[in-house]
Amino acid sequence: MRVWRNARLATLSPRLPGLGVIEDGAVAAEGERIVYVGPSADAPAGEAIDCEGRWITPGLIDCHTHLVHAGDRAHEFELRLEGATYEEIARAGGGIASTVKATREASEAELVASARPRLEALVSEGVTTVEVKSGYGLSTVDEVKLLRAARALGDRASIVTTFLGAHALPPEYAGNPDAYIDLVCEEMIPAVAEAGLADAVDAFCEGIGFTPAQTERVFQAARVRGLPVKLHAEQLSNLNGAALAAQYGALSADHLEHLDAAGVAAMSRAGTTAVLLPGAFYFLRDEKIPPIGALRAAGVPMAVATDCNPGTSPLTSLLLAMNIAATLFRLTVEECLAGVTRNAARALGRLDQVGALEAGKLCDLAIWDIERPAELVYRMGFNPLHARVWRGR
Ligand code: DI6
Ligand code: FE
Repeated sequence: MRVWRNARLATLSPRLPGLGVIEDGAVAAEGERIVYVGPSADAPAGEAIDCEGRWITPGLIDCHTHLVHAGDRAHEFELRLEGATYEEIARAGGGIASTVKATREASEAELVASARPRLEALVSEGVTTVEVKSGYGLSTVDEVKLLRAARALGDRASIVTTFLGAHALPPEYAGNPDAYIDLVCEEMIPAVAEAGLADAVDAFCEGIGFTPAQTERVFQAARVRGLPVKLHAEQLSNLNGAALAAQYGALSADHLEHLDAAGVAAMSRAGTTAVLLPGAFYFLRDEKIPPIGALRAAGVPMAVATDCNPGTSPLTSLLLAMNIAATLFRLTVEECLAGVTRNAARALGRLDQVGALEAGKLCDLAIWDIERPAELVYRMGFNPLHARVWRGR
């Protein structure tokens, strides 16, 4: 038994109000599981770790990333600064297609190696669970390779994988998106399901992605395999993707800049979590803010994630994601912290395991050198992590 004593706990427990604060608290773990959360005075005996009054939060959860990919798009960033548009770059063979090409050329080991520094950046800020999407392979072998690479990162954090074959149209299917969706539904989803490589299925429902009808076919194929769904919805336009996702009981609908009232209501009814991705909003210099007030009023749980990807959000800091969410979306400190813990766990269907300090959950802790939780949201580019505990260690 290990006991972290003399700490101030922000438990984020769904049963407690606000951050679920316990002053002079302790967390005890037997192996990788929490067995006690409460006042230090009542904590069980065991190997004691004196936290010297520091704050403990649940280990942070990045619930939406494209962490595994080859190459980068720094040169495109330079071109954009010189005035080129995203569309011009894409037509010249750049954009998402350039990342697909690089990812297809990389071996599984190379994908793992290139993702590690990005994962370590997250881990250094107390992240203990990371969702990783496929979607830069776009062929059965390359999607499987990417998901296997993602799972290999499970030696440093808990990895949740999402199959995103319907991310973009691969060049060999240009002009024939329905045939590509056939491949996604009839070959790729069965393959990744049988290999046990996907915890959920996602799609990019957008003018430059796939239509609602194509998205629905993907959802049906996921349902046949018993896989939960989520969706990149309403990022650049409103195709009513969030409502479609809610109809399929989606764990989450993500981005949501163009979400309307009907979409909010559908998500609320279905218990679908809204995953906000302020890094992409910032990097694309977007101006349309997601309908935060309406989501809040409807009681839709809100999560915050990095969307770490080379094209629209080369962000590997969940602390900075919270700062952008607060500054540009006006999320409160409480909402930001719930967004990277409890509600991020909801977005992954893992609230029974992670996302709050509660007996029975995994002992994933972030121990911080701060005086008050607001500091985690307020600073930009400063990392006050004292220690990370992942599965009790
Ligand atoms: N939405 C995005 O903004 C990214 N993917 C997605 O579904 C774009 C990814 C890229 O440009 O590489
Ligand atoms: Fe994304």
